[in-house]
Amino acid sequence: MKKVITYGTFDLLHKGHIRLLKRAKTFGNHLTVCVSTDEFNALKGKKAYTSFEDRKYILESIRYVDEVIPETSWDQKISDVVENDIDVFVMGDDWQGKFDFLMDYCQVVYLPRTEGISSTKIKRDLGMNH
Ligand code: C2G
Repeated sequence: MKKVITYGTFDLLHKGHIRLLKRAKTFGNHLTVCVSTDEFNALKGKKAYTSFEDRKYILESIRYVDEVIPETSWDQKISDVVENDIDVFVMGDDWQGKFDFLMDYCQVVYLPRTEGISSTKIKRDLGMNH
């Protein structure tokens, strides 16, 4: 089994998220999504519209996703990769280079973001204070 992992908030799920997950899955045959808890989002300076439980529930329904685990800190990636026997770490290229330290533990892949869509844009367009 070739295992892939990716991290994120995945709030107000949209095509950009799905395209990231779909492409990430092509690097193996098992995809773990590590989804930010509400508390960790606060550390990231983000407030998700959808709760952690609901974001987890939604991610678990996606055909490309095999497992969803919580992201509670910036410091868990090495242990996540080692403890889950991860072969490939995948992130959008807005994070280009930021996780290269994982190259000692697994393959690191940054994928081009999907232009023109983001949770922030959705909230802005709907007139929600983000
Ligand atoms: N993404 C994308 N295209 C978009 C929007 C998002 O490819 N238009 C990707 C991001 O690059 C990221 C993933 O979808 O890889 C999840 O995006 P966010 O929920 O915004 O994740 P982020 O807040 O960047 O969290 O420890 C890492 C952090 O948890 C990443």
